[in-house]
Amino acid sequence: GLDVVTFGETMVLFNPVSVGPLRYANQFEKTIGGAESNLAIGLTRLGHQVGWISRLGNDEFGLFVHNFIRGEGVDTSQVVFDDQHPTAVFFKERQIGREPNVYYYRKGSAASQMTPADIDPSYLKRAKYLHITGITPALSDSCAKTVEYALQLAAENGVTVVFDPNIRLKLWTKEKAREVLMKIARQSDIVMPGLEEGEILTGETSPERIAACLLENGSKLAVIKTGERGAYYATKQDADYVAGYPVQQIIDPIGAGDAFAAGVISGLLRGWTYREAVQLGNRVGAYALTVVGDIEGLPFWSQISLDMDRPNKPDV
Ligand code: KDG
Repeated sequence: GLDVVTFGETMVLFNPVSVGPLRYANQFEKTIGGAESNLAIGLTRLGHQVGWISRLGNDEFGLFVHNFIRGEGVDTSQVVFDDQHPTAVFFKERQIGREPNVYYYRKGSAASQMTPADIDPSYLKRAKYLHITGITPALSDSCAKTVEYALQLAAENGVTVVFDPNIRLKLWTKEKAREVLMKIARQSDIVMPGLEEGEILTGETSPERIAACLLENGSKLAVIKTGERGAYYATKQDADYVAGYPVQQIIDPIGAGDAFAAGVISGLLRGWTYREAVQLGNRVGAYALTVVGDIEGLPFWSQISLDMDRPNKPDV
């Protein structure tokens, strides 16, 4: 069986070597980025069996993305190569003391052509968890339908749904995002927004109130990421803050939310308590913060288990 199945778009990421406006950047490092493949790679490094479903262009970049994700040990047997549509690319623009800007070149990409037919029910059924992000339904109508179909299959087969809203306002408006994402949240067992995302979704500003709204909306567990402060989790029975894991210097926050989700899901797969799982999420997220790129900083289980006995002194 599989522990987790996820699906979504992965793009080639061009990361400038220099800081400053992209128009002056002359050298780039080529890697990959995509919230769902970040999560898949993170969970695989933590020792779990993960499948990533997507469409890639039948082009050099598609082969690069496929080789990369497969090379990390993620099951890519469901990936479809599309002759008519290209693999998307995106660029980061590095700034000092601020989050990088992101520029997408993804309209009409192969992944935006995903349809419900790309989800094989017998494959999804083998998983304990289905991971969905709010990026996928923003890509196209057929991607939104694919999310709906996967949610339906998960419900029919007792697969637990974890939803990370990952709101990308370059892809749609706040109003549209709220409408679509609250509907997905309603069908998800676990919802894990950042604080600002929680505000967009519920109109509330405190982690407690945001979590209460999400539980009211139908989820069983809400986990609100509060940056350096850590995270807040709530179920109908139990709720608490879990302190963040200290890091010396934040180098690149993009991808840390995906790393956090990988840690939480890993903890749950290990049968840990919610508090312990959220603690692991904080720890895995901290690793991702300290390295440029979405996945390069994701830790292996051997690293995590090494610093278990000295939780406040990360080797990062
Ligand atoms: O969570 C990180 C992602 O945002 C990044 O890898 C790119 O998937 C991506 C997106 O659509 O923004």
